[in-house]
Amino acid sequence: MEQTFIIIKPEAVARGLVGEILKRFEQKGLRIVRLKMDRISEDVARVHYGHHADKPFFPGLLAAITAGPVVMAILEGPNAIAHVRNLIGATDPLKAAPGTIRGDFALENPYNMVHASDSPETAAVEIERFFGA
Ligand code: FUP
Repeated sequence: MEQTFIIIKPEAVARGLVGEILKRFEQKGLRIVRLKMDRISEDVARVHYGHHADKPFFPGLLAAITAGPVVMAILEGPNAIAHVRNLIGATDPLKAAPGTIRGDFALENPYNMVHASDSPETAAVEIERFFGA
């Protein structure tokens, strides 16, 4: 069993896609073990996206993730991290295959609808950051 962490981003919440996105994870067979709606502060966003702090798109990324409420979840299942990354699709919506969440619902960054942990290390850090120990 493995756990991963996802954020349904403000643009997806605003468009009423929370149910659709959670449905895709659930119908794959992943179990929702924690779920909450919240806002991400600018301070937390700076830490969460710290690996992009020197990129030109960083200010726009911060603005997008703090623009409104998000829905965060911990999902569990065998190889949950890789399965969720497959379901969300490539980072760039233009490269995300149709059938994936980003491929079906997003046009361009930074509005790619969903964040998901990309390794066991980041999953552990992000679960702790947003849900506590
Ligand atoms: P991912 O793990 O797929 O979310 O990808 P990254 O951690 O590389 O990117 C984090 C976020 O930065 C993306 F969700 C969208 C944004 N981004 C841009 O806006 N422009 C880029 O060129 C790359 C990423």
